[in-house]
Amino acid sequence: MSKKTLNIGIVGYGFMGRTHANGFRKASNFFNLPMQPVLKAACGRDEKKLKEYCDKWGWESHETDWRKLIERKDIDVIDICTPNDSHAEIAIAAARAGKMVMCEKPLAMNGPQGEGMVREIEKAGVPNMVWYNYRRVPAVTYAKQLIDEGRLGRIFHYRAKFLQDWTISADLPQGGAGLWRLDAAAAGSGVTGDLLAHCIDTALWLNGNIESVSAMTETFIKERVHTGTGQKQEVKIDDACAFLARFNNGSLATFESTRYARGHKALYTLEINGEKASIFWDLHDLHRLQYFDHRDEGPLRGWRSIHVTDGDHPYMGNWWVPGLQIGYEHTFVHQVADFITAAAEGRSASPTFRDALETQYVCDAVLASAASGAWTQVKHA
Ligand code: SOE
Repeated sequence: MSKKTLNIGIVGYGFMGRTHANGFRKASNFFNLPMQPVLKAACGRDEKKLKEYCDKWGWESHETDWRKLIERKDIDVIDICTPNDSHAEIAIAAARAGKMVMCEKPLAMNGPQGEGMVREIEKAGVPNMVWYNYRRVPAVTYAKQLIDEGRLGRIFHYRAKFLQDWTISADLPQGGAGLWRLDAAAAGSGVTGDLLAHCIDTALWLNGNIESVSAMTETFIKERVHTGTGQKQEVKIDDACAFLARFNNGSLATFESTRYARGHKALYTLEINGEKASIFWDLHDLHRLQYFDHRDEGPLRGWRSIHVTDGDHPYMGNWWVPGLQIGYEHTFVHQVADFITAAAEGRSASPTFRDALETQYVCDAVLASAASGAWTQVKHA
């Protein structure tokens, strides 16, 4: 292999471990990368499951202690896809060891913890990125281009929701594989840090900073068996959250998320209304961007459904031929490609740890507002 290599060490092998591994494997097949990612080592505590994951996805070696992984001289990048409560410790240790760091979202359990992570990663000066993958759906990236070109004009409204229904059963325990998101000690929060964090990340990217929020949350199932103790314990995560927001640019917003919207599995939608034009995007139809332009000729004026699959659309020139669409997993391939391109020049890729701290601050303000019932100012990174 003549190309310089970039050796990846991943911590965690669940759902995100699979999306990331797929991204590392495919990126150089479709993008001209300055360095070749190598799936060098995977780390997890259950050796049997870990070995199965390594065999399936092609990781060369494994470790059962993340500290050992970080000590290894042959690892360039530490990629964190463990539950939220371990992001900070691993990321800080990795940064101090001079490794580049990729971290699953949300960055941290809360803003103050995120601040420590940003401080250490910036002190170490290592390339970093947080996996807010929906920015890299080509239709969403294209929306960003349209907004930056000024096509929407002054923005009045931002509207986002992320709806799921997988926690409606009262029999689901909190904690353990696949269900740690129901345990506040592992997740930090519920839908706010998990799903709204995606909506907030995209919103900050597309529409700038949020100034203040007014939120409400609800926990519909108050007690669930905890897998750690075997006892019924209070559920401390938010099952649903809705909030109003004011952006710095003067626009108004509504955000809603729940895991109790029967029938919805992952319905992430966003709409932006500007003075001149509007856009609408829906994860279930992810390759389409709906666009309305008031400057269109009167009688023909209407919503256009742009199939974002042409060679001149973001990322699409690297895939198949115009008209053939891609999907969810490709957002991770794009994220790997952008990270490696930036890392080869010693840069971070967006969203950086600092960008993701801004999202964390909005989440903190949302949860504080829900608790106090008052409008709450957002701290800025
Ligand atoms: C939760 O169910 C989840 O898997 C999130 O954790 C992901 O970030 C989101 O993309 C899909 O839903």
